[in-house]
Amino acid sequence: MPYLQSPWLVVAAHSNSAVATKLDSGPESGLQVVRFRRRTGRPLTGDQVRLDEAMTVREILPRRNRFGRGIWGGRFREIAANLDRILIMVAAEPVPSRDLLHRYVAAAGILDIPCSLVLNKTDLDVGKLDADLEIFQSLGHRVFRVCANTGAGVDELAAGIGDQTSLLVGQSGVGKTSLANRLIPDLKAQTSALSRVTGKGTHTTTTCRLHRLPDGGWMGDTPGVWEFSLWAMDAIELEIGFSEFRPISVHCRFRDCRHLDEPGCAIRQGVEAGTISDYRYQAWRRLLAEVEEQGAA
Ligand SMILES: Nc1nc2c(ncn2[C@@H]2O[C@H](COP(=O)(O)OP(=O)(O)O)[C@@H](O)[C@H]2O)c(=O)[nH]1
Ligand SMILES: [Mg+2]
Ligand SMILES: [Zn+2]
Repeated sequence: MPYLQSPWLVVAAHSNSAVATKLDSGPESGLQVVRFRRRTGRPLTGDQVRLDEAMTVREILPRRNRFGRGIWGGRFREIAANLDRILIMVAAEPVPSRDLLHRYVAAAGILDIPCSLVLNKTDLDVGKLDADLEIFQSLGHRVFRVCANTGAGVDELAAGIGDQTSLLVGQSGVGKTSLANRLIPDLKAQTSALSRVTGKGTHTTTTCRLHRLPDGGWMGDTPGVWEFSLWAMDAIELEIGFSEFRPISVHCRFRDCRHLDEPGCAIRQGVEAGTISDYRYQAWRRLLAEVEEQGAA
């Protein structure tokens, strides 16, 4: 059976089927359920696929990257592929769980995906998060300040993400859906079109879904309610997610230094000298314990 010419974009991937849309088509183009065989592999949300005339996946095009999280046993579970940016949303309420930002920023760094921070609910008392946000800003991450309720700052965010494919992540209740409704005026129509095609209810799906932004980009949401954790890895991999450590850790006495109690540790010296933030270093110690424990489980 001949392949259909242009690649299709997977906007929602389920275990036995996926929903895709033709990539080079206008915003009116329809969604189609596509099937796949074990041999071709399971597509992820964000994958580009080639289909045959029976709407079966014949080929998953090579992925630029994959974002995911740790699940039981320290395993890595993919969430979406081919992302330009992770948007990590926080708000003063609900109070961010400890190390949430460090975890997300580390995951994005390890998986080689740029990330930006979005502070929502700027109408509330947000001073509590300023110190955290400043540290991540000093590491080179852009911080957007928005109020999804009033729309303040949303235009700037829209301009910042442009026509990219972004994944919006953050704790339940921070305002992801509210912001998505601001950025995507027809979000409700897109969501119900998706559930019409899949026959799944709007609120039952836990898979990541891509929605079309008015400026041509895509925004992924993650309706599944889960605590974000890292997966099993060693100190060398985790350190990729602490990008400011690298220029200094090359001076540690041991090449496989975990920056805990090793003699001649340049990172601990850096903390004492103030070139490494103690806030980041304490997070390092906790996250290293977490990912090593997952590896041992
Ligand atoms: N005060 C305030 N509340 C907001 C803002 N954005 C969202 N909320 C509220 O936060 C709650 C959770 O919002 P929702 O978009 O469902 O969060 P999600 O779980 O991340 O999708 C709702 O009650 C929203 O009305 C905001 O900018 N300011
Ligand atoms: Mg939501
Ligand atoms: Zn060290």
